[in-house]
Amino acid sequence: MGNRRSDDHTGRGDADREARPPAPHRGAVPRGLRDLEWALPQTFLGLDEEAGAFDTARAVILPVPYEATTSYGGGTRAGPAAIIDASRYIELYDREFGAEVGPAIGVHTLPPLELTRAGPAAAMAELKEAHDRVLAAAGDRFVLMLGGEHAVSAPAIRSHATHRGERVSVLQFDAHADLRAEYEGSPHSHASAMARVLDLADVVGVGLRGVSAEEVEVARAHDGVHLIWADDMWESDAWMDEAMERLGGDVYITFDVDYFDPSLVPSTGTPEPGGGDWYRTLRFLRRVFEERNVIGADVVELAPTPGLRAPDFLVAKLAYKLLAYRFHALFG
Ligand SMILES: [Mn+2]
Repeated sequence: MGNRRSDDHTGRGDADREARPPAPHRGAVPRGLRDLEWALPQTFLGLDEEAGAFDTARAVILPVPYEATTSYGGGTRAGPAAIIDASRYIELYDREFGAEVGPAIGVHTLPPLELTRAGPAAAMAELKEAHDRVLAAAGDRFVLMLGGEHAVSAPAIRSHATHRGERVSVLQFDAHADLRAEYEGSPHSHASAMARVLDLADVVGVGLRGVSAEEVEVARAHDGVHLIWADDMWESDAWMDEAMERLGGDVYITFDVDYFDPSLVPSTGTPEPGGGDWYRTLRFLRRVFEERNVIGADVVELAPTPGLRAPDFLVAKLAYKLLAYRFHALFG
């Protein structure tokens, strides 16, 4: 694939986006119409049918636009679509690896998964079943789930644990511990996502800065929970070693984007000050992928702000980086 995005980053408005050059492949378009200027497909990275074919893809994107228990700012239902839309404007060329990693990996984008509105318990049971089937169908492919509120992570983690028949090690990027037994009357709240997996998973949380007394107690009482506070990450990078020591061999990454400082990602339900920055976070992520077997991941809690593109773009690029790091071995 050529440098098809070179004209996409001039800071022009929406109206001018229509003027982009067509992508080289237009598999879904009738042969006689392929030279017309079609917009990139609404797939992760805008990959066409060839680069996004399930059969040859090494990675699968699972959008889950679920939002039911949001307690403050809402809008995470629109998260997956905003991430996918923004991802179409990311340069495919990744300078860190010197390659267009997306087409080289092959990334298949599933349609958004709709869950029942019959309440959080039913929706989470439905997601667990659906995720089981996605994992079975995916085989060796790496599944990256896009939320939605953080509640969706619990069924996905439970699905990975039952799929493997053993406990998993969860690396949680988050401002919050999400260890409440229940919240606002629901044990399936976004604020209880990690409490719902402790029987099947150990959790290392990084970037934490907004927790309740109850959650501090839960963390203290569980050997399998280790929390790293955002203010301890500020002065040095010693926290990276601390987190690595606590992680098992097979790691699931759940990435709540409120981990980031709200100056970078204000578009989230509960934007806590004092969060992570871009490059240190990438450096740590690369190390995790190089030193551990990452079995799956999710990116959750983006609540897009109309007209504010930077947070959507950052989160899309984060998702792309997760895939690049997962398949770093392909790029020497
Ligand atoms: Mn959070």
